[in-house]
Amino acid sequence: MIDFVQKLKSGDEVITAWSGIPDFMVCETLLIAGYDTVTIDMQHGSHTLESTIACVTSAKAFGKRLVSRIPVGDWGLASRLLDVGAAAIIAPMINTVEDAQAFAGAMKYPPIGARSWGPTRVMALEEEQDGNTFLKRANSNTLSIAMIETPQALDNLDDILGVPGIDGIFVGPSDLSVTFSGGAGVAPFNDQTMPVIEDIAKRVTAAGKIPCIFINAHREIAIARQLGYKLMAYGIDSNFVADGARAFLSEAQS
Ligand code: 3PY
Ligand code: MG
Repeated sequence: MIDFVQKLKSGDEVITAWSGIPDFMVCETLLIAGYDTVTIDMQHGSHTLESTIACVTSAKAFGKRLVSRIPVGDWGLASRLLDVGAAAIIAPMINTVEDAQAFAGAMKYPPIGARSWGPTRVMALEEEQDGNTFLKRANSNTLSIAMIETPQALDNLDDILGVPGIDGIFVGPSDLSVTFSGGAGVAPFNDQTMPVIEDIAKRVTAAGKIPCIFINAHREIAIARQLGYKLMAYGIDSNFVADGARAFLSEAQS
């Protein structure tokens, strides 16, 4: 089975499910359904470090690794999540080159960054006993993905792309719509955000980094794919439960 990080590095597309329900059995169900990976959301989802450890550990049984999204500015947690086995970290609201440097610094070992040594759990999950072998591949075996969600971030995009250790850029279309409209409304993929979403895809691809995006509606998949986005988040666990519940209840009542 090809790991999702390798797929993205080879230029292939990956669809990730999105998880806010802090239970490894939900995450496991999404992997069994066929997703290459699941994003464990610690920014807006209800996941904790403990629930993330359980998800990452159960994913190993299916030969899969996971993505985690950290809360804004929580660089220490980014390192910690790598240490317990997350393969990619999405950092929200990266607005400046300093944000990007702090994030990459926590994610990568020297000479790229300043990640502190202590990968006991991830080495166990990878069945690796030699620290030097692990160290040699660690920086290229994990992905640092910076979220662009504000006009300030867009202004600084080229500098953010130039930061060593930033592997990809993740567009948050909902926050983009809120920030670009000055709080007037939330409407991902609207007339104001579409040119921004296009521009980001072009600049990220030209810089040789991975363009990633959150998809809220089915029709947006084809648009994002055509623009060259490679990691697309589509499908939220709580929506699956709610949609299924509504469908079954309505069947029972008809
Ligand atoms: C956004 O669209 O703002 C996101 O953060 C997606 O999760
Ligand atoms: Mg957001």
